[in-house]
This record gives sequence, structure tokens and C-alpha cells, in this order.
Amino acid sequence: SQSTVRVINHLDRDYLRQALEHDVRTGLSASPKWLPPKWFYDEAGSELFSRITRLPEYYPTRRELAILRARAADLVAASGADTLVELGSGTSEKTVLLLDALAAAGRLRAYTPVDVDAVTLEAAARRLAGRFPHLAVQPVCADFERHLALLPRTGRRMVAFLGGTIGNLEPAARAVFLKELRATLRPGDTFLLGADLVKDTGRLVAAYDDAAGVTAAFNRNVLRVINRDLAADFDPEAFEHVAVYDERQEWIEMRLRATRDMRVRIDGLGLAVSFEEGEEVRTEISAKFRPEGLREELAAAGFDVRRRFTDPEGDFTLVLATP
Ligand code: AVJ
Repeated sequence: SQSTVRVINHLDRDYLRQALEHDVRTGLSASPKWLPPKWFYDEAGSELFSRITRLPEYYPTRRELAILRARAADLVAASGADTLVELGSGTSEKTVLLLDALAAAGRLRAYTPVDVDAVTLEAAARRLAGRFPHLAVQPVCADFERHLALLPRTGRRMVAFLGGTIGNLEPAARAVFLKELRATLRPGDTFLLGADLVKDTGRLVAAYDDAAGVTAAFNRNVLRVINRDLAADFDPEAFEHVAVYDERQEWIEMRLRATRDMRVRIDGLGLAVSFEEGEEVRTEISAKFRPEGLREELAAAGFDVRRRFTDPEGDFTLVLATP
């Protein structure tokens, strides 16, 4: 099989470095402190996230897979797509179901996975190029909040944003993202969105605070990334993993809580950051949705919902929308 793929990289070393510097300086100088979740995903972080998707407590991946298994053919038929663009593709584990459905419909032309982690992106692209020898695989290393306008525009595209990653954006950023995405789509293109649904708080918290501690390791990984890339001296083990559900905002928050007073040097920034015992850094929000709210947010950005599927347990939803 011809498995030559070339990654188009919008996140060269300089860009990555500048973005990380900016985010760490801004987030750790703020009160309360915060860090954006995209920095979880270096190679080790992507691997930890893969392990999370197989945990008994972490239901979203399993539920989304179940919906895709049942509905991929429907979605592909309703979309009319011949090209799949996947934002935040990671290991592309769920993608095979959509690609199989496109192939079965005789309309499989091109696949563009888009991810911030170049290593995971290239490995996934090679794997799929090997599995689908006639597929044009065009991986793009990019930040879906910044580089939407740079994605390939050929073919009749289905832009997929799966896994509930939309929940990492706060409502205002979500509105901007959806509008920008809408602006890059043309008639005939579609948007496939996976979103986690509001449910029992106990199950939500368990999904983000698993018994095996994999999510805790994933959360602390952002400190390892900062240590390595910005010459910092965080002691990740001195931070406790915290997952709380904010019932008013309807989102999960992950935090890292300092277990003692600390002064951390970030030499790459020429910065020292102090932590008080018990002080928390917010590292992620993962918003949960209600079907009607999602429809309204999509409508506000100029999307019409054409298909909407939910797993039998009502845990997760997949929505196909048109511009
Ligand atoms: C990859 C963003 C969908 O929010 O559920 C998993 C990331 N964080 N466990 C999510 C995550 C903690 C995940 N997304």
C-alpha cells in the first residue's frame, strides 16, 4: 500500500513556542490561575488520553462509537460528502467508521485530520493511508481555534468535530469558533458535531476522576510539558488532581491543586510563579450540553440541524448540521 503522507504544519517550532509562552505567562499570572487544555497533548499526553478513552468510567468515547456504528451510513448519505476533515483528530480511532461508510457509498476521496500533536497526527495519518490505499490523506497540524481558514477547501466536505471537544471552549469562544467554522463552509458542506450531554453529577465526576488515576496523570502532564518546553521546575506530584462539576455552568472543571506552598521557576519565561498550599490552577473545562441548547448555539452561528442522534442511554449526541 502507498502510505506516504506529508503533514502540513501550521504549528512550527516558533509558533508553538510563542503560543505556549503566551498562554503560560497569561494563565499563570492571572488570578485565579489557569492553563488552556490544548497543552495536555504532547505525545505522552495523547497516549494518556487514549488510555482515558478505554477507562470504565469514561463513557463518551464508547457512546459516540456506538452512535457512529449505528448511524455512520445515515450520516454519510445525508451529508453527500466525499471528503472528511476532522478537527482534533487525535488517534483517529473513530474515524474508520466514517471512512468505511464513505467507501461503502462509493464517495471516499480525501481525509484531512487536524490536530495540535504532530507525532500522533502523523502516526494516525499513516495508519489510515495504509488501510485505505485510494484515500488522499492530507494531515494538517494546526490549532482549530486559529487555523480554520487554512484548511483544504476542495471536495464536498464533512467537517467532523467529535468526542465532545467543543466542550473545552467557553461559551463565548464556542460562539466565535462556530461562526468562523460556518464562514469557511460552502453550500453542500456539512458539520458533524459530537457533544457530551448533561447527566447525573456522580457519573460526570467519575468520568473525570477515574479510580486508576489516569486522568490525574493526564492533568499533571501539562506541568511536564511546561517543564520540558519552557525549562520550568514544577514538581507535578506536588499537585493534586481535582475534578468538579459546576451545576450552574453545566461543565466539568479540572484543576491542579498545590499541596504545599511553592515557588516555581519558569526559566524559559524568565518568570517565577508562587503557589499557596491549596491554590488551584484551572486546566480544563468540559462543557455538557442539552440538545435544545446545542441547536440554539448552532442556529446562532448560522447552522441548521439536519440529523440528530443520541445513544440509547442518552449520554452523548451526534449532530449533523448544514451551513
Ligand atoms: C478530548 C476534550 C473530549 O473533555 O472529555 C478527558 C478531554 N479531559 N478527560 C473531554 C478529557 C479529561 C476530553 N476531550
